[in-house]
Amino acid sequence: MVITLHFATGNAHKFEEARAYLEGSVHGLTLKHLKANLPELQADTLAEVARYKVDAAARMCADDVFVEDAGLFVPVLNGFPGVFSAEVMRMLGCKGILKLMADVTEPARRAAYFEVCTCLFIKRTGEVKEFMGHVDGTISIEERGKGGFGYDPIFISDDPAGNTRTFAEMGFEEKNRVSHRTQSLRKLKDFLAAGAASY
Ligand code: ITT
Repeated sequence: MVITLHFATGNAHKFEEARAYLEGSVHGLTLKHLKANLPELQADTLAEVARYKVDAAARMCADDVFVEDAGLFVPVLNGFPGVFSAEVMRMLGCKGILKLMADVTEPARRAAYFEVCTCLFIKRTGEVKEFMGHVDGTISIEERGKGGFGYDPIFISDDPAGNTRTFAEMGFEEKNRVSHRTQSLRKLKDFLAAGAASY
């Protein structure tokens, strides 16, 4: 079966990560990049923002389309940057987050997590489906690594094997095995594989 699905995002890194995972795991799937500057509604949850984005994307696309809204949440900063992650990255960057945490030396208090809400719009039925992803970790003391994007140079995902490399120090494939994005896309993949969409 041939499945064509669009991912509407202005972020090319996100698209590449999604393509690598989905095309590798759903037989016959082609993922197309709908390069769009989606509106970022200010809301309390990633799911609300993602639903708003998917409405806009559905109007731009004749096929089934998905979007995502993601963020880094740091409990010691009361969840900041959270739903403001994109703006904070533009205004403060990783250095700004490290500065805000300069006094937080105890490793347990440097806990953080990435979360994502992936929202799929099914053209045939007009339904919207949400798939959440989450990865726990800690904020490093300094920026490390050249790979990835966004907050990757300061995020160390929890690893039972004791890895302390940031997402930016891991290779693309290694990040993709554990990331919040992959967790949500795995649920999307299972949904597609169950034939529950329009295919
Ligand atoms: P679209 O809305 O067009 O998809 P965006 O980059 O604005 O692109 P988000 O609002 O979902 O996307 O992302 C918020 C920010 O969180 C993003 O710009 C990155 O700085 C950061 N972010 C999201 N996922 C990340 C990841 O896997 N690694 C590092 N930073 C990430």
